[in-house]
Amino acid sequence: MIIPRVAFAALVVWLGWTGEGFCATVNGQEFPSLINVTIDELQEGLESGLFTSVDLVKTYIARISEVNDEFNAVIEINPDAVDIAGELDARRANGSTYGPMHGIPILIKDNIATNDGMNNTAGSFALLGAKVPQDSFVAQKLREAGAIILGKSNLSQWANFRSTNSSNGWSANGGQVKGAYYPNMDPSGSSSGSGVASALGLALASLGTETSGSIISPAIRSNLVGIKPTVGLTSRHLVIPISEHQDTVGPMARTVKDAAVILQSIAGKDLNDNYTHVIPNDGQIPDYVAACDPNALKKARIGVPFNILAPITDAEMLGYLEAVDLMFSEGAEIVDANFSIPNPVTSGTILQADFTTNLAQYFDQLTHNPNNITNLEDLREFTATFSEEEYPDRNTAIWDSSIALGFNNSDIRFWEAYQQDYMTLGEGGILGAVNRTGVDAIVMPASWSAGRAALVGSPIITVPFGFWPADTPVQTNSRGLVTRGPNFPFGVAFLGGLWSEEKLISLAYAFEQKTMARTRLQPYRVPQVELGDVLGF
Ligand SMILES: *[C@@H]1O[C@H](CO)[C@@H](O)[C@H](O)[C@H]1NC(C)=O
Ligand SMILES: *[C@@H]1O[C@H](CO)[C@@H](O)[C@H](O)[C@H]1NC(C)=O
Ligand SMILES: *[C@@H]1O[C@H](CO)[C@@H](O)[C@H](O)[C@H]1NC(C)=O
Ligand SMILES: *[C@@H]1O[C@H](CO)[C@@H](O)[C@H](O)[C@H]1NC(C)=O
Ligand SMILES: *[C@@H]1O[C@H](CO)[C@@H](O)[C@H](O)[C@H]1NC(C)=O
Ligand SMILES: *[C@@H]1O[C@H](CO)[C@@H](O)[C@H](O)[C@H]1NC(C)=O
Ligand SMILES: *[C@@H]1O[C@H](CO)[C@@H](O)[C@H](O)[C@H]1NC(C)=O
Ligand SMILES: *[C@@H]1O[C@H](CO)[C@@H](O)[C@H](O)[C@H]1NC(C)=O
Ligand SMILES: *[C@@H]1O[C@H](CO)[C@@H](O)[C@H](O)[C@H]1NC(C)=O
Ligand SMILES: CC(=O)N[C@H]1CO[C@H](CO)[C@@H](O)[C@@H]1O
Repeated sequence: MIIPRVAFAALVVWLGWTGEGFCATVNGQEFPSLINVTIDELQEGLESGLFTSVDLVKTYIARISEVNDEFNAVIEINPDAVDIAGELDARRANGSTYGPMHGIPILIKDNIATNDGMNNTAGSFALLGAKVPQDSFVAQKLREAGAIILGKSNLSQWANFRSTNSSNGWSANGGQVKGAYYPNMDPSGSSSGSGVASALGLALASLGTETSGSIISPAIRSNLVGIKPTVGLTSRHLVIPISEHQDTVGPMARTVKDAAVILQSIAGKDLNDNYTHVIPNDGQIPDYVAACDPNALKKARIGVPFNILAPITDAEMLGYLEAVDLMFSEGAEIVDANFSIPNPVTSGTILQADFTTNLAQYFDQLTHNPNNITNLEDLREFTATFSEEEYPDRNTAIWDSSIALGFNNSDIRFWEAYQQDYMTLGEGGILGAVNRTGVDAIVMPASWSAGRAALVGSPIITVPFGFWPADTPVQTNSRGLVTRGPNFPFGVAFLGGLWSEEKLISLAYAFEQKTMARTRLQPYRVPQVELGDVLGF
């Protein structure tokens, strides 16, 4: 029986519920536990009237207040979130929704701009108080899909493109993000807060950005599914850049299907990002949710690049071999898919030159620029003289080399380096291997995957698959973060050619459904506030 929200609340009052001993099941209705709820389960509760989006927003905010001191995963809460949820509830009550994301709270990384009460800083005081002319395209798409942008997640400052002596998940105005699976855990980065927040259920899921590993690595560390889309599938307009050739925005969620729903809502052609103009099929986005086929591994051709996998036998590599074996027993054909250049040497020029150009373009779009910064030299000067930026301990060495390079990405030397690197990592790497073997995907230990796909802009999905054993010795870095230890999650990555997300999602989904590995361990600390508390039970 489906009890409408109002009747349900009245019933509870009539029964004289005291709030003592809340249990998940009330009158046959179960409140989903937010540590592992899915979009489908939230929609069920919203549709049946068991709770509203306002309840959800309040509950997530209470969970953030409960644990953010310890994890620093969230840098700002959207001051309008409750009002937005109320409008979406009213629309639902009036019989219409915007689709599967309607009324679902999402956090976005603090380099994805919104034109509202929130800042967009990349974790830097240089951008605190800055204003943009409009929402970033992906934020606008989220709103059109009915999602509630609950707040901004903390990150490695400047998406880890500033210092050679910083730490994953540290930003000057957001503090140090800590991982969810071990006290003082290095959360990896740079979408550190997006990962930890999704793992802890501080929102249903989050958006991250990747230039080289910034979605995949923290998704692995937070026991999540992360999708790094093909560069150009999701617009970067009004996303604080590193590199137009490598940056991409993607979901970090607890399940493949949730990640697919979110990717579906943000992908697409944007007039303001011409990399999106080459999306195949005239810009039509495939149905990624329909691609979630539990039997997809049955006739799949799966490539294994043996010649880039060093013969090590740590927990992740053993897990990987087990995963390949499992795909084989599910009916997949396992194909030898060696890379023709197993140990690529590249210029390092692309990010340095792109950043100089793309950063200046971002500052140029601001409608309010509080520190009058227009280029990388200004930014370096600001950072070196603003005490909370912790300079010189956290240096600006990466910017220093960008500046020392002496040219930006309009220079002929940039294009020469880019063509050369693209051949090395494309034909010599993932794209050549896919092309020669005709495989549906190449699978790799996830922590090995990102660098192979970064420069060529090809997609990756990581799926949780295991944990480092309980007796793993604890390793700590110079900033006291635990970089390896017991229960650290690891994943298996699916890589493919450009625009192959639909196929990768189907394979990742089948693999996830067969294994359900992420549920084996919970974060070491789980927020206690649940919907029932906010609803007053
Ligand atoms: C979700 O989390 C709850 C509470 O920890 C647990 O009892 C339940 O088994 C989990 N469900 C899934 C599907 O992981
Ligand atoms: C409710 O829906 C009807 C029919 O779609 C529409 O005409 C009306 O404006 C809506 N009312 C509100 C308050 O949204
Ligand atoms: C944005 O930053 C300003 C400082 O410039 C601060 O006053 C404001 O509270 C911030 N907004 C939010 C939503 O935290
Ligand atoms: C894409 O846009 C950038 C900046 O707006 C411009 O420099 C570049 O020439 C454009 N590229 C194409 C292929 O249109
Ligand atoms: C792929 O690489 C492995 C390891 O280097 C090697 O043993 C194997 O023969 C290679 N396969 C092909 C088809 O070259
Ligand atoms: C890139 O460098 C060229 C040549 O020095 C210069 O004309 C151009 O303004 C620079 N572009 C940006 C965005 O800084
Ligand atoms: C930025 O420039 C404006 C206009 O020239 C000026 O009023 C303001 O004081 C400047 N701000 C800073 C921090 O330099
Ligand atoms: C790098 O950071 C560590 C940890 O805070 C600090 O001890 C060290 O002095 C820093 N190194 C430099 C060269 O600034
Ligand atoms: C893929 O193979 C075709 C020929 O079969 C070739 O023309 C093309 O350059 C290859 N692409 C890559 C990225 O290797
Ligand atoms: C929402 C929230 O808790 N934001 C905090 C992020 O971290 C900075 C620095 O530690 C705090 O000042 C914010 O309050």
